[in-house]
Amino acid sequence: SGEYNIGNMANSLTLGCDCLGEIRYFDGHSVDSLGNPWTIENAICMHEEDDSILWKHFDFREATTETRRSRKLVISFIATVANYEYAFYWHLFLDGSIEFLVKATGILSTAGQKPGEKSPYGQSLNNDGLYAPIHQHMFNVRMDFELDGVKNAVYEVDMEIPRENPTHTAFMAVDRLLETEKAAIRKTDSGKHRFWKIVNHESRNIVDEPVAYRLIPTDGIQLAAGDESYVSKRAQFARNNLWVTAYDRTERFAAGEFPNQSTGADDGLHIWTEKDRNIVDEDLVVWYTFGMHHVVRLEDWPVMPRQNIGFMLEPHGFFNQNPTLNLPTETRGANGGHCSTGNEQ
Ligand SMILES: [Cu+2]
Repeated sequence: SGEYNIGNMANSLTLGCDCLGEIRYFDGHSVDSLGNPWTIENAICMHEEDDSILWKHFDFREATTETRRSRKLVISFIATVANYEYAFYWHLFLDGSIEFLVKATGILSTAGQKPGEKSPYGQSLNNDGLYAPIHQHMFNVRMDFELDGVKNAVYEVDMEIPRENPTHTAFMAVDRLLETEKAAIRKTDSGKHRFWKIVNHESRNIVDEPVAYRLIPTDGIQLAAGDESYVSKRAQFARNNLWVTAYDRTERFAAGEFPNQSTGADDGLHIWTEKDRNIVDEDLVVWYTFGMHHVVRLEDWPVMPRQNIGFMLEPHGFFNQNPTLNLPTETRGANGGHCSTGNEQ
């Protein structure tokens, strides 16, 4: 994406195809290789979508039901990068959750093999010598956090089993403060149900804990190419899933300012974090690496049904209770009725 300059490849979006419903479009403004300005009309769209239920409870004693539906604000753009489409979606939910999704679609990059043979490095697509190599799509998102203020900190939260555990059923969520940039170079660990928590120590919730958002590391894969490979040296951000840096306005792109033909020796996350700056109660930037380990299947050919990858940010003691209690009830239920029934009085 960095080498191709993905923003310049944004599509002009079409009503009813790329986005549906009540939409606000935004133009994208960019420059060409000679510095001339140019505009991509309707490059970004913003609209709302229904999102199934947000919360519900049927009280069997009272025979009452309360249901509230979820809606999400969708902010998206789609870039065509040669054979592939990458569609980028921010979803903002009513309960304060934020989802980032990349939807990969388009045409596989294919290669030739001897007819009748099957390469172990990909999926044969037919018996005439066409196959598609296994590959990865790696992304890194730079999040300049200002959680209830400028000074934030990050904890790693793992499940741990206590030593005293007579019924072998106890487990805890244990916070570990990530104190410096090197200590905050981390990988996902689904066996420990690991997530990361961005907090503001100065801002406390109802139980006197720092307000927090948690980063749920879905699709937290790492680069398959070995450390000695050229791609790994250039894209070292992709060796790990979490990086946290002290804010510096010149540190903008995970693989450095000039990824084209970079050797990886002088710019990027792995270089900046050598300084090992303090990241406790500082203005900090959280970087998350995720991706798609694309083992190709026949169904991806001749055009690939979109595959979603991404992650979630969720309030974690940021609010003192469910912040969506005051949502209005829907009035479009069956019989034109309410989604709040049995207690109309
Ligand atoms: Cu792919």
